Amino acid sequence: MNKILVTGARGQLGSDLVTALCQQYGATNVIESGWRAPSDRSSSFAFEVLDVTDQGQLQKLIEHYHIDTVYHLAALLSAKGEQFPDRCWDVNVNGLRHVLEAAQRFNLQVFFPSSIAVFGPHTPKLDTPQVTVEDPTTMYGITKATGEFLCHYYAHRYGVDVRSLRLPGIISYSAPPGGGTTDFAVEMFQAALRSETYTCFVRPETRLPMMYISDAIRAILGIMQADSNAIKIRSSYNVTAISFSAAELVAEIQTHLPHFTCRYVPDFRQTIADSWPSVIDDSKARADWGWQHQYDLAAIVTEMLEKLRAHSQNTQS
Ligand code: AKB
Repeated sequence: MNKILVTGARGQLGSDLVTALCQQYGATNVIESGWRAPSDRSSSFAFEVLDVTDQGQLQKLIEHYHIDTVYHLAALLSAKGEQFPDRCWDVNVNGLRHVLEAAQRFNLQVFFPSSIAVFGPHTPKLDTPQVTVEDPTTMYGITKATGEFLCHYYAHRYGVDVRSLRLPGIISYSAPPGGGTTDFAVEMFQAALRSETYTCFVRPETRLPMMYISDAIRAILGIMQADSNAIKIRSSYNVTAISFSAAELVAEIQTHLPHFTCRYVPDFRQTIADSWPSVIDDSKARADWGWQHQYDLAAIVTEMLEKLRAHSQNTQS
């Protein structure tokens, strides 16, 4: 029986993951949590305010609901992490440690999202291998690399069933990203639909690994539902779908909205983007537990425009 706790449930990944989990396991078996109560309380799902840096509060919640699986999404992303490095360490590292401690004590299965941010300037930029140099330059990247070591440690030392993915930039429509470096991709769609010129904070040639939200949700459920013996890597798996530059995304959006324009005003996030790989080798995830992406750039752009249009019509009516 799965009784699931999702931390950071109202974030970019959580919003769609919760919907998918409710469809698969039933809404009464999914407990959403976040650091503050959502403004929209219309949701039929249980929501608990939870500060993951409070170990006691986390354990009480796990006991209260007889949780057996945690999708631990609560985190500060790369750009936010540079503004609030102490909080970033506290939430991203201590929060994870509390989840892993609870996992050891209550025999929980855990999902932990790592990131391409664990890589840095000395990592090969093209076809970045699974095992390679990790020299992150952001607090976020440092916390995610530390998180990977913790996952590996708890899995091998205590037998905790923790599974993790190094996620690329995620393109989503139901919840906006917040505080990430890859956020420009989602912001570009929103500006295009408002017929505004988008001011992009990275240069046109900046190429990063990206993934559509539906692929990301399939990847997360795929690794969590895979046979335990298939999971050979307990730190975190490279996963990716496609890589594109900011200019290529503009051009693809222009095939639907020819009047869309973008100007480029790089800021501190350019340095972060420059330190990350452009193309990731995720052959281990494909071989070990059958990862396959479905959405290429053209499919992402078509669906994003459709979904964002529908979303804004729903919120207006
Ligand atoms: C960010 O930009 O910080 C995240 C990530 C790549 O982990 N989207």
